[in-house]
This record gives sequence, structure tokens and C-alpha cells, in this order.
Amino acid sequence: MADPRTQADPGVLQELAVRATMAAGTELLRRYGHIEGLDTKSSDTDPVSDADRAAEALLVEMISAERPDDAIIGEEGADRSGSSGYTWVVDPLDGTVNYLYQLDNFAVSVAVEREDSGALIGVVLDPVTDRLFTAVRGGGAFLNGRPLRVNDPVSMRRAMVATGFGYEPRRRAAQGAFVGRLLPHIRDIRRFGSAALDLCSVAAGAVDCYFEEGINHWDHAAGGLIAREAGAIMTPFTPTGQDRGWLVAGPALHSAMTDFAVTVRD
Ligand code: LIP
Repeated sequence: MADPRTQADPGVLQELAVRATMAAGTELLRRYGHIEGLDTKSSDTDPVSDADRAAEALLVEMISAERPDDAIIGEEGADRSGSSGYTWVVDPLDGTVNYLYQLDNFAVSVAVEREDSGALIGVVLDPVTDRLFTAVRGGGAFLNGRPLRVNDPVSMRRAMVATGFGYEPRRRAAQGAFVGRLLPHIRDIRRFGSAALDLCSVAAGAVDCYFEEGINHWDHAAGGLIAREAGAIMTPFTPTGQDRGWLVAGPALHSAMTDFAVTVRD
């Protein structure tokens, strides 16, 4: 339980999250197009490079210096326990494959969670376009300070749906089969390659829905709060039954997609 004596001002936490996220974004841009230390993780198509590692090290250094009693979890191995009841969940480079191919559409994602109540702060930065998505729980979602709201109501037939696929062949085959069943019932699919930006696109009304199975906590911790604060409903969603996934959309489309997945599964 968070010690009431250490309860932090959400505005102070958000300011640090924004400052650290922007510093990591600058580091990613400095290295963009100059990949070094390339390696793979869960499969030979799941890359990691010195850019991921350097950005995460910068996030950990800045957060630890100002919040030494907070825990930190990061995609590239950051795993520090804390005593304050607050945990920083960081993805230093979401959209790693896009970064590798210089396709843009990558992001730095930083969330702050309370152990007693979950996500409190969400910050996602697209360094290429300077789009800074932010949310404080209960305070709304913003893009560069402009309020965001999801599209609602949206019917299945008019739905622009973002999704993604895992790095393992077995998982991809089942995910592709579900998308094939869905495609005739919706406007179209978009696969941008970054869960954090997909979630922020739902918040901004740039797409109507996002779902994906097999993403990690650091992929959706910040973007999920931003989408919820923009009016999205976010619930567990496992249409292939293989991996834990998420469905994020405005209320009407969320309900229609949930019903559709049940009919397809039966
Ligand atoms: C990526 C996610 C994306 C998913 C990719 C990958 P990464 O995270 O943001 O939604 O489809 O397979 O997991 O690996 O770039 O941090």
C-alpha cells in the first residue's frame, strides 16, 4: 500500500515523466538511421539495439535521481523494486521494427502506477512528429495540450480498426485468421507497428478501435490510460484464445466487437 506520507503530486510525476520521455526521444532521434548493437529477443524477428538500451538507461537514470523510492519496470530489463507504492512502467522504444526500417511510427512510453489503484500517469511521445500524448487519471487525455475524445458511436461497418501481430509464427497464423474473419465486417484494418501509438490513435479519434493479443504491460500501460481518459473502454480480449490481449474502443464499437468475437469463436 502506498504510504500516505509519500503520496506524490500527480502534476509533479507527470512533469518528470514528460521530461524523461522527451530526453529519451531525443536520444532515439540522435541514433535514428545508425543502428548499433543489433540483437534479437523472443524470435529472430524481435529486434533490440543500442538505441533501445540507451533510451531505457536514460529513463532509469532520470527517474531514479528524482524518485529513488519508486519501482521501475522496463522492456529492456529495468527491474527495480521500490518502497513508495509507485511503479514506473517504461517502454523506451515502442515500434522497434519501424525504427529499424526507418518507417517512423515509433514512440517512447512512460506510465506511473500506484500499487493500490493502478495507472495514474500516462505519457507517450512520437519523437518524429513531436506529438506528446498525456493523461492523468481523472483529468482527461491531451495531445500537445489539446483535449482528446474517442469516436463514438461507430458501427462495425464504419470501423477503422488498428491491430498488431506477435513475433512468433504460431501466434501470427491464428491472429491472421481472426483478422480475415473480421475484415468483411469493418471499414478497414491498419497495422502501424506500435501499440502505444495505436492506443493514442484511438484516443485521438484517428482510428475507431485497437485490439491485439500478446502485447506486454509496458506496451499498453501509458497508452491504455490515455485512451481510457479519452472515453475508450479497455477490456481483456483474446479472440484466438492463445494470448492475453486487449480491446480498446468507444462504448458502441467496443460492444459490437465483443459480440462479434463471441460469434466467430462459437
Ligand atoms: C511492438 C508493439 C506492437 C506489436 C509488435 C511489438 P515493440 O512492441 O508495440 O503493437 O504488434 O509486435 O510487440 O517490440 O516494438 O516494443
